[in-house]
Amino acid sequence: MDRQDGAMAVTARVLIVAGSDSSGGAGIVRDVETITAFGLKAAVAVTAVTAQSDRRVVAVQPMDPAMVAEQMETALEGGAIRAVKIGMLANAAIVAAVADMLARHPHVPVVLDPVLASTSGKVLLEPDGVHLMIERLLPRADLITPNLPELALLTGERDVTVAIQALMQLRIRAALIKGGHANDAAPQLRLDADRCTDTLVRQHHPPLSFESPRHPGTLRGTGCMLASAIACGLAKGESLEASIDAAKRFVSAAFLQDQPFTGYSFASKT
Ligand code: PXL
Repeated sequence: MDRQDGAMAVTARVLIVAGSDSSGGAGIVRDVETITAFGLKAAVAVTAVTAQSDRRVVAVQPMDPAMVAEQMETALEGGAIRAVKIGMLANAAIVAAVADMLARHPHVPVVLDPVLASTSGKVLLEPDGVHLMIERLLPRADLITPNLPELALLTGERDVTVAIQALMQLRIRAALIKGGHANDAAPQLRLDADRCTDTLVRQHHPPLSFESPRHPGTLRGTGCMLASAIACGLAKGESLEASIDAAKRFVSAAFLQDQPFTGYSFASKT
């Protein structure tokens, strides 16, 4: 219960609109862990169930779009949702359901992680879903968080500078271009092999760089964690820059600990 008297209880929540990953390495499990670590509560609209290990995706079962809409509607009707984090959407019908629901709640901040494929290469959003996401969700999101392969897929451009220009023409408000794949996808961005630079691009603002140490190895679900952590900052009323900064430090800490959530709290702002 949110309040002792049980009446009109409203605890600030972040609504996760995403898929589950049976391994717990990505998706909703990562989102809930992150939101909990930031001291907030989660609500959830499940878009798809996936059966997967760290190495392969065995099965994907998208939810009925009407069920996705019902989950969002019931979560949003209580007035507790302070931000929405969107991850895997699976197909165009689910994209449409999510966009319709968000159109009824125009003021809630939205962070969109454009999940297009798993690390192992399995498609997690069908191609017509990608087109609809570009048309309906990219302009609605307060921030999108593509990595370099996703930036290339969304814009059809391989050159990062050209792709960023193309992205701005899609009427996005802000994008955090994650440089973690820079070695593979854009060697020209590999300014410093020890640092990982993410770049915030916005309409009518100069680009802003966010640096963090480049960690050896990979940790699945870092995209989910980063977007959820940024959504937590926005839910608390913090600026986009402060939210990104705190989120990046959170993901770095997760890399260093590798079991980031055991007895670990990131609830306070430093
Ligand atoms: O990390 C992207 C991602 C998001 N959501 C779900 C996933 C994955 C990658 O596998 O399975 C459900």
